[in-house]
Amino acid sequence: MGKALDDVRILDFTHVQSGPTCTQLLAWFGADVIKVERAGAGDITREQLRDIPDADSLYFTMLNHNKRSVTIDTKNPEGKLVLEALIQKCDVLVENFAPGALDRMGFTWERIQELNPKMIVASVKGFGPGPYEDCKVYENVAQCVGGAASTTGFDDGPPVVTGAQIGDSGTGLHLALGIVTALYQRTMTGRGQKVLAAMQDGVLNLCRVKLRDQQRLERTGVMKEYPQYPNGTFGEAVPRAGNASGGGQPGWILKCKGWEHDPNAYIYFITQAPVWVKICNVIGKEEWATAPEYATPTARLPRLKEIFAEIERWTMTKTKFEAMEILNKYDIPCGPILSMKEIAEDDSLRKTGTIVEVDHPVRGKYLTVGNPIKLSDSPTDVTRSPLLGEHTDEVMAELGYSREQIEALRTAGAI
Ligand code: CAO
Repeated sequence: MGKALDDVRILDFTHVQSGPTCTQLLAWFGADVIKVERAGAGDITREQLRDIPDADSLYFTMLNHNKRSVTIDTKNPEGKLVLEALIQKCDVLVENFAPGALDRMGFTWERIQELNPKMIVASVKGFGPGPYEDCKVYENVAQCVGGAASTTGFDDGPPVVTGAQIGDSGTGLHLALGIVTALYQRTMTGRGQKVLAAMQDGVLNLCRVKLRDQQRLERTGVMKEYPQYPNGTFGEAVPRAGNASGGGQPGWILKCKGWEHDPNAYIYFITQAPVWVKICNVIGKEEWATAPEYATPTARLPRLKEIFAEIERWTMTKTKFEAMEILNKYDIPCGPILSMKEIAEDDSLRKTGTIVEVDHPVRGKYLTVGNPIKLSDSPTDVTRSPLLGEHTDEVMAELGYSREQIEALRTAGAI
């Protein structure tokens, strides 16, 4: 069966995490992704956080599946010509260099347009146009400037960054959507365009509910579903909400059996209004179903701490999986806190291709996260990441270079 992006060729000029996540997704949808790296070095993540000497790190392999790797020194005049040939042959150039790096290399938007007017140039940058547009940015910087850190953690502690890579992988996802949208528009206009996903914007987009809360706070001075209510105080800015749900149905993380020795023996419990009576019955507080102080969502808001403490008395008598099973029988939304070990061993995630075992010629077998987006007519087969320059000769031949020319360019240090 064909793949959704079968005829799309991507010049993948990305490195580290944000850009590679984006191009990996496009590769999983069938695009031919040609990753351009510097000979001898390659993407810096090949050697970062290594767990096996001389093998490409998991950091690299898990972000660069289904791609081809070519080495080109794009600052070498002859290397530039090779890159130009690639620009003419590809549909999309994706890059996440520091601001201005592509221009300094001589590949301005205007020059790329001259070479290929249909080319879509997609970039990740830390910030959009404005005072910080020239700054280099990594994941946690984006989390801090996009509103995630100031709203994550507990009220009595410092700002906290989340383990989910919303700055890098989150922005990669945003960029991928921008690229396929630009490809779609190109089918009607015949023209390429620039696509920009700024990491600050991507994180803020994912923190949309917190900007919602900022405005609610300014209007009402209080947020009744936050743990600060009713006994704490609210300042001018949205406070950290601990484990409060962020939505209209209050939730919290509660201890389960074994919490004393297992740091993940917890469950997220949501007191969804439509199942309130069932919750009361499960935890043995039948009287709360009709008592005016507990029967309605509004009445419950000032009592959430007491309510969750009572529910926790019940969850502490069950393992997180027992609690999950019992609660789901009654349609009570909840989620066990799964450790990475438990996720890695989860059979159902392996069956759906969300966790995949991949074989690599140097590092051997390892686990990765497969394509989280499943298309019924374009299934994803995860194949290993390329070795540095593994496909240089193959791609050069496709560009029309002879064996002799390839060797000459290699001797000149251009590839
Ligand atoms: N041949 C020759 N030169 C190459 C090359 C190649 N194949 N590939 C890259 N280079 C050069 C670039 O042209 C650049 O040169 P100049 O500094 O002379 O312009 C140089 O390598 C380094 O690029 P960089 O500045 O992007 O790399 P860095 O390691 O210093 O910074 C990062 C990394 C991520 C902070 C920066 O790229 C950045 O801010 N990117 C945008 C935001 C982003 O994506 N951040 C997320 C990264 S994932 O956490």
